[in-house]
Amino acid sequence: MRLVLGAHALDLATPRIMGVLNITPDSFSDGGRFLAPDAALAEARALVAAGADLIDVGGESTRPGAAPVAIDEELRRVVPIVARLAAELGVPVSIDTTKPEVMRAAVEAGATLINSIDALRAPGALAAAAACGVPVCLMHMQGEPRTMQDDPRYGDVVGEVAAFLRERVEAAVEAGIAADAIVLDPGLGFGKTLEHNLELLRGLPRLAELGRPLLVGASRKRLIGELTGRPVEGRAVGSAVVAAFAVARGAQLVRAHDVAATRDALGVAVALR
Ligand code: HH2
Repeated sequence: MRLVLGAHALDLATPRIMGVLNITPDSFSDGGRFLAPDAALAEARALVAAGADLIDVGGESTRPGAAPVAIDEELRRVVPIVARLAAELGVPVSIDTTKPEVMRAAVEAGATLINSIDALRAPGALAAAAACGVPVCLMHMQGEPRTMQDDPRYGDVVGEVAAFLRERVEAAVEAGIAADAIVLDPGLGFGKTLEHNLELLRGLPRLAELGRPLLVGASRKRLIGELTGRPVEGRAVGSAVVAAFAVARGAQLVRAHDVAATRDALGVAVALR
C-alpha cells in the first residue's frame, strides 16, 4: 500500500508515524504549549527529527468535554502554522478538523491529508474533502466529544466499527474521493470504554479486511492511563507498546506525541513480524 500526499509518497510497507501538533489551549496532553507559531514550528521540527513521517495539526480539542471552537478561531489557529510547516518541514502535513471551511483553507495552505474524527459526517464535509483532492482519514466515533464517554455501548464493537467505516468509505467514494486515498481509524477513546478499546486493538485484523490502510491513535489517552496508572506525561512507554501491538496486528500508521519512543517500538515490532 502507498499513500500519495502531495509531492510525498509514503510506502506503507514500513509503518509510519503521524506526529501530533495541537494548536489549542485545551488539548488533554499538549494544550497551550504550541499556540505561538515559533513554538509550534520548533515542536514540529523536533517531531520530525525524532522520526515522524508526517505532522497532524489540530486546532480544536476533542477530549471528552472539550468546548467547541468557532470556525474563525480554528482558521486563525491552524492556517498560518500549516502554511509554515508545509513550506519548511519537508514532510507532509495533515489537518485534523471536522469543518469544511478549515479543510479548504488548510489544503490551500499546503496540507495534503484531511484527518476527520467524524468521518466527514459534518454538513458539506464530504463535498469539501472531495473538492480538495487530497487523501482523507475517516475515524469512528460514537456520539460527540462533549458526551461520548458518558456510557458508550456496543453489541459487537469490532463489527459495529467495521460496518460504520465500510459505510463511510462508500459515502466518500460516492462523493468523488478515490478509494485508494482513504485511510481508516477505529477511533480509540472516542465513545469507548477500556474494554472496547482493547477489543478493537485485538480486532484490527478484521478492520484490515476493509482493504484500506489503518491508522491507530492511542497516544497518551485515558486507556493508557487506565492500564498503567500513570498521568498524561508518563504514558510514553504504554503508548509505544500499544503502537507496536497495533502495527503487529495490521496497522500501517500510528498517531503519536512521543515520537522517539514510538519509533523504537515500531522498529522492534517490524523486526519481529
Ligand atoms: N485522537 C485525537 C485527535 N485526533 N485523529 C485520529 N485520526 N485518530 C485519533 O485517535 C485521534 C485523532 C485525540 O488526541 P489529541 O489530539 O492529542 O488530543 P485533543 O483532542 O485533546 O487535542
